[in-house]
Amino acid sequence: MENFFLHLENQAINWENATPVGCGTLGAMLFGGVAQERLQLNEEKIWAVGKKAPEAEGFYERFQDLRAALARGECGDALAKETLADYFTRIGSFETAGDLYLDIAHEEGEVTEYRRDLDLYHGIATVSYRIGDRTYRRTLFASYPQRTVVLRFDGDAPISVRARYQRENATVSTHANEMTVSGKTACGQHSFSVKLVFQTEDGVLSVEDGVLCVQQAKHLEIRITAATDAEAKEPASLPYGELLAEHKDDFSSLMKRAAVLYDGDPSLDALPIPMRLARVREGKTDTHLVNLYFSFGRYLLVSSSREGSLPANLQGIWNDKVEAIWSSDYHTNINLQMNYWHAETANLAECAQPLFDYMNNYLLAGGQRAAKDFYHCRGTVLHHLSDIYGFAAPADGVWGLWQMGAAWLSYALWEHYLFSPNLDFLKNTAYPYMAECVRFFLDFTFKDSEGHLATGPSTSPENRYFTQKNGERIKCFLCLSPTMDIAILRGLFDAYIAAEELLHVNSEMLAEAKAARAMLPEYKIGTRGQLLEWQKEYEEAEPGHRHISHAFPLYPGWEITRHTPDLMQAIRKSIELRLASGGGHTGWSCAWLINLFARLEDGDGAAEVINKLLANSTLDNLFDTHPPFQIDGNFGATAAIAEMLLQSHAGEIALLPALPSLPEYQSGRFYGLRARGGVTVDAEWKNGKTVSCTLCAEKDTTVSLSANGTQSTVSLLANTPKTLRF
Ligand code: FUC
Repeated sequence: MENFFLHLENQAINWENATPVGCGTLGAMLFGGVAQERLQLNEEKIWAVGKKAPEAEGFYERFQDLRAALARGECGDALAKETLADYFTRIGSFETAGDLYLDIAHEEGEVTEYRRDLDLYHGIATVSYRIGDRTYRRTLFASYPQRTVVLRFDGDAPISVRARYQRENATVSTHANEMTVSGKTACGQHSFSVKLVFQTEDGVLSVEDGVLCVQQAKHLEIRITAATDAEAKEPASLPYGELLAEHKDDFSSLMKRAAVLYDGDPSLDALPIPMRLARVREGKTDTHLVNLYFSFGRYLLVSSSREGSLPANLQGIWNDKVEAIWSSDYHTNINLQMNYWHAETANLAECAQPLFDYMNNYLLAGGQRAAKDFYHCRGTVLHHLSDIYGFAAPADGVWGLWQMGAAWLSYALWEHYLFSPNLDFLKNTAYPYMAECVRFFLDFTFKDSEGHLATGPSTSPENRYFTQKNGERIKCFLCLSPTMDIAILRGLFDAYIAAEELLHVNSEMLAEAKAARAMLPEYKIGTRGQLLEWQKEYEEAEPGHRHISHAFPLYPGWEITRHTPDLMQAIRKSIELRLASGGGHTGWSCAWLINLFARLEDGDGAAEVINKLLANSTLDNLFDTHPPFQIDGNFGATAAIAEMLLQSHAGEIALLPALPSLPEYQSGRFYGLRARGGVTVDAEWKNGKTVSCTLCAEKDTTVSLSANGTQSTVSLLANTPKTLRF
């Protein structure tokens, strides 16, 4: 069970190192101080409304002028700034619910045997220590069935506690054993409330000058709920034992399904995480830490994205600020998509439901309005970021002129169908959104001078190229048909065509989509053998840029595989060039690179970037850091760890496609990983070779299996595991 246990050793000095728990709608971060506990809380909808979005009036005409300028070969950035700047708006931030501070008085004495742990399997954070010969213990969890955060103190000797709550823009009222917090979001348009109920079996509760005091309690419990635009409901009233048991059952029902277990060196599990990360920084390999990272990535999704909640944002559900960096929002030019890369492969498909609900219930309509108002197009569009109010317009600046957000997000719907083929899901949940994305691009794209279907003005996310203006070298974001746009569209059209051929909803649009797909340009290879990021071979302004957008068709796309060796080689070259210029310097960028190396079937390349991620972009509690903390890297790297061991995008189930040659990776097993076609896979390997695997399919099916360089065809009966030995 070591791969489900995060041993943190010390109390958190800063918020980014605290211990996260959550139940999708609520999040909490435990610091674990001995004399003072700080519990920072979040509720998913405490989110400010952004500046009023500008009217789109006039945008369309100016956008057409910009398109014409780019078609004439000009760099459109200056023109866009001049004519479109007023249309770029900013969204509001996801906000903290505030902090509970608990000043704790113990008996006198030295503190020994301090531990701060997180049990990933059951979703329980603990703190324990001794003073003299007495042990004190704290337990924190967030119950999804009860939507209640529970913090319990147990000790061999009593403690006394003074509790106060802190949050700007909020008032706190304390009465008997309850604290009620009433606050407003920064924009003033939404209210929220937090309710904290204190219970003690043996201590004495009182209120002194608004401070809730507990005297001499061996057992103290604080149960917390929160809500936006409503009163926080009463916290769960079940007896503690029942509440805990219900939570453990619920949480472990998802966590128990899958694990990655490299044999590695088990003695390292006794070390606290900061020491293990320090070893990796010295160049050592710790595959048990890779096992743990995989479990932690699953843990974070189970804690931040449950059915009925909003999807995980840039920080999951954990944010201690009123105005967070990047608003702790939904960035949709990689980040939100990456948050769900592991949902299917790591066997947490239900946890992706919040993303689908968000797309269909928030983004679809907002995107339809934006498509119509800004581009005079049917369908739905999304630019590089959004919030919980369905924001879909261009935001921030010139780099926000990127229309691919919804199309890229729709891959998650299609993949969900591929991983668990179900025509109801395809028809009712996936198809409506996918079809609206296709409809937008049927209208938005145009024929370029070479007769290809073109996109833009758009960008290759956040990267720039050099071009000439009046004899001067200038940097340019804007372009037509960047490789990533084309790659996203090729995949979107392919998925839509496949879906339409299964569902037979709209034969007219099917024909249009097929014609459009045939007109998209092919990928281009440059003078250095690299896959080009833009239609022309420009000099890149930042050759080590964190976005590796042109690698999209290798991963998360599926178009470039071992069956297209020339393009595979060209992408490899592009990745090498990025890395040679310092690429992979942010957490999520590293995570993407590991996935790319996995798809290149280059285990050693993948292992090298895993070490880079652990050494440079991982905080002491295993949070990924951009900096600051950003959860996409955790999720993306979790997907990559699975992708190194099992792939299923190229028409077969491939075992160990990217196993590193380092001895620590050569033996191990995994269980519960998912392959497309509704197949769950367990496997064991020794000395780099698969020795056995077990496949279990949802429905009767026949799969092609690749193991140890050999292909075989395997027939499977529904829900009947089949074990193969090699
Ligand atoms: C994208 C990235 C940044 C950052 C931000 C939240 O725009 O380019 O690096 O991750 O999202």
